Amino acid sequence: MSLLLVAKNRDFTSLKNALLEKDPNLDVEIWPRVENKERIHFAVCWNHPDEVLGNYPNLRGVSSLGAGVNHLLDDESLSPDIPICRLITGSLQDQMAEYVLNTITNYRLHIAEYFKQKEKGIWKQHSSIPKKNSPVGIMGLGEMGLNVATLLVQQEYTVNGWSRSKKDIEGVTSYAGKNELSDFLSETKILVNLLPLTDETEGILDLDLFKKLKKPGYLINVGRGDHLIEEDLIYAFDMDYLEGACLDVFEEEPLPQNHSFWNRKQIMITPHIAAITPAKEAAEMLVENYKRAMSGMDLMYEVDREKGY
Ligand code: NDP
Ligand code: OXD
Repeated sequence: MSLLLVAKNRDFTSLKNALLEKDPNLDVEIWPRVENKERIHFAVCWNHPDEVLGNYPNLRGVSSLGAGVNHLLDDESLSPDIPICRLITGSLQDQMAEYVLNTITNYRLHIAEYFKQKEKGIWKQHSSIPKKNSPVGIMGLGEMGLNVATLLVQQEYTVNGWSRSKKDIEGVTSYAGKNELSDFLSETKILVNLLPLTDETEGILDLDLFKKLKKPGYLINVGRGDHLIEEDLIYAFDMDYLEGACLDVFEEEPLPQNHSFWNRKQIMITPHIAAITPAKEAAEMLVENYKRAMSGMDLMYEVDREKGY
């Protein structure tokens, strides 16, 4: 029985070492050099090539190498009977909360502007945006969003959250479902997208949504690039619905060199690094789920295919 690591352009050395440290008896294979496809019982995938999973007839489970699973649910070669799970670790959640808090602080204090001023030797002060004028709205209150919300409440931000089902989280005003989306947006200035990418959420960050924020708003997209209608972001700047955005995820990654976002002064870009699973922590969960799959148990953080997350 083997565990297979599959990804395009990824060096799996540290993950393989961490897996073997956790369980020296594990047989770990790295795609595409797989001698006996029948021996593969569990696959761990990130940005994997289409259709590849259909080649392994004895798969009993598949894990994402991250929290998102849209790449796995989109793969039609993966039989619907095979359970899919996500990789959630404490440090993934903490990194995400830290990224969002830092981005909000940088925005409120105009830090990006000071970087630009330094390049030109300009000494000019800007008034920071007070916390009380910076209500944050988090779309998605799951494993990531809840942690972000908790940290922001501790930091005394006004926090609104939007999800499918209503939540009871101390310090967070909860809005749920499409009917409450407009109310959520009208109470939000800094919008954080932490939704999973599903049929319902694809393209949700559009002009109509930006129009409903407290003006001018600020967008932090750490969900997926396909949540955002890219040209609507530009219209939203032009119409002063938004004054800035920090984007960590893109329709196409790496973001192409000739993409117009690179030259937009309002956009801060990070290369999909908001939260990255450390190999050692990833190995602990992967080995646990591998063992569960081998013994026919439910997987940890198993995905509900109906809901799509
Ligand atoms: P979860 O599955 O734990 O939570 C998803 C949340 O979104 C839930 O609160 C859910 O509502 C809500 N939701 C889903 N669909 C809808 C909808 N149609 N309308 C309203 N709310 C909805 O996901 P995670 O928190 O673990 O991760 C979220 C996403 O963040 C990932 O899918 C991934 O794309 C992204 N991510 C990005 C990273 C990065 O480095 N940029 C790192 C990690 C994650 P309910 O609670 O009611 O079910
Ligand atoms: C994830 C990610 O889904 O890093 O974990 O995007």
